[in-house]
Order: sequence, then C-alpha cells, then structure tokens
Amino acid sequence: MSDLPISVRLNPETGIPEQYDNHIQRSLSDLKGQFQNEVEYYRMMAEEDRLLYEVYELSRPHVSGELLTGVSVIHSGLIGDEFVMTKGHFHEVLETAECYYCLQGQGAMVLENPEGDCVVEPMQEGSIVYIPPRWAHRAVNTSLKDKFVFLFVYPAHSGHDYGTIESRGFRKLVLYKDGEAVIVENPGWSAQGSE
Ligand code: S6P
Ligand code: ZN
Repeated sequence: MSDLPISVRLNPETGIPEQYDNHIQRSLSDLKGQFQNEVEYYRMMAEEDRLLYEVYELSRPHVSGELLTGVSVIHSGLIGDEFVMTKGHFHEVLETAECYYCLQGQGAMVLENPEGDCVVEPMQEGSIVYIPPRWAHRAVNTSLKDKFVFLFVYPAHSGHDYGTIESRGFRKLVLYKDGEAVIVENPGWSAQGSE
C-alpha cells in the first residue's frame, strides 16, 4: 500500500466513490434479532434476504495515526414499522470518535454511551454529525423512497464492537408512525450485554 496522498471523486449522481477497496453489503439476515417485529422480519426473509445497506471503503492500515474513510448507502424501506438501519456498534477502542457527513437523503443517527445517555440526531443533505469517543452509533434511513448516503471518517485503529448492540439493542428506536418518523423508547432494550 502506497503512502502517497489519495484523491477520489464521489459520483455526483450516487455519492459512491469512483474508486474504493472494500465493498461491504449487509442484508436482512445480517440484522437478525435487531428488528422488534420478528413476525414481519421472518415473513420478509422468507421472500428475500434483501440488501439493506452497503459500505464503500478506502483501505488503510488499521493503526493509530491513519484514518478510515468511505461512503455508506442505506437503502429505503420498512421492516414492520422500523426503518432500514445499520447494525450499529461501539468502537472497540472506546475512546475513538467518528464524523459523518450526509451527502444525500435524510436519516437519523441513534447514539448512546455506556453511561446510559442516548440521543437521536436528524440528518439531511449537508449535515455533519460528530460522534464523540464512547458513543455507539446506528444510521437509520427515515425516507421510504430515497437512499440515505453519508461519508464517514474515523481513526483506523478503532475496531468495532458489534456484540454489545447485538445483545441489548439501542435504548431508542426510530419508527414510522402516521406518515412520519417518531422516536420511542425501545421496549426490548436489555441491560444485559452492557459493560
Ligand atoms: C465505521 C462507521 C461506518 C459503518 C457503516 C455500517 O466505524 O461507523 O463505516 O461501519 O456505516 O454500519 P455498521 O454498524 O454495520 O458497521
Ligand atoms: Zn463507527
């Protein structure tokens, strides 16, 4: 891997980088147990393990001093009354931050820390969300027709802890109710899995 500077253009129509190293695709099956309406989840799974989101990443060494950057594309739709969303994670190195910049669409970032604080930040084209160290984060596409596309940048040694969110969920959910996105307490949230 060269240490020369990298310049990549984002496709003006899609926001997707014209060159990238990794293309990660996550489908319904990757989010098993994360949607509250399990009946609807399994009904949809029986039809198709549909693609929920994609990550286009530039590869750099996973060491302190480097940054990882790329673009995530969250597709639109509902699973029951929950919008399509990412798995969400803490960084394994908890004291690492991240920055998201919305390129297209609209969404919400669900954020929480081990101390129990939880906030939901809306995003639209041009919004930046700065995620301080210690805060888990999940992106939710709150549009039923458009993709939610954002650029991310975070320290390359951060790593990912998916297990904590997989076992206990986030404290808040973003649901589609009466034609709009509403934030509710997660009735399925469990203190189990917390540090
Ligand atoms: C990585 C950063 C994003 C997410 C991506 C998918 O720290 O937050 O690149 O990885 O948006 O989300 P997730 O929760 O499946 O990694
Ligand atoms: Zn992250």
